[in-house]
Amino acid sequence: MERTLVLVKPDGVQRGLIGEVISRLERRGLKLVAAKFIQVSQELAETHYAIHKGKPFYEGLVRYITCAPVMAMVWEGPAAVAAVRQTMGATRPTEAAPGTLRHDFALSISRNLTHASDSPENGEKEVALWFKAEELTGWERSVDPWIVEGN
Ligand code: 3AN
Repeated sequence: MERTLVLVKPDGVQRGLIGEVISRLERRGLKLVAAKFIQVSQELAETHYAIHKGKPFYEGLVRYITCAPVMAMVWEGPAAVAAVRQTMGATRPTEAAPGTLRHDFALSISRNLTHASDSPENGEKEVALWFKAEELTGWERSVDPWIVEGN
């Protein structure tokens, strides 16, 4: 089953939107396998955003993710990466589809509430970067046959 890292970034935490993000992912049918509320270190931020190093917004991005606590989570499901990114909406909130989190709760690309892995490979890498193996909880969910099972 595919896994993706989801962060409610400092703006989402400060605005009291952790519950909204969790609620939408739960309602979608995705399964939570790990969560922690943390202050992100400079080192973790720089590793997480290494791909953006050198871009004009890189320094601001690292400053933003480290400026206040974030809610870090791992969500699981079939095509979890695509499903979560669809629920988040486009990176630029003014281009996000109505009904997505970024459309409904954000205006600025530099305050766009959430992060979600952008490919299954990056999902695996980011989950391993943010969580230890023992922090991932494998559990049976009794409604799964009504959400993910084939006929
Ligand atoms: P996403 O978070 O949707 O995967 P990425 O990976 O392209 O988007 O960018 C990572 C983060 O970098 C975005 N969430 C956003 O906060 C920031 N970002 C991307 N492009 C810009 C930009 N042009 N100006 C400011 N911040 C940006």
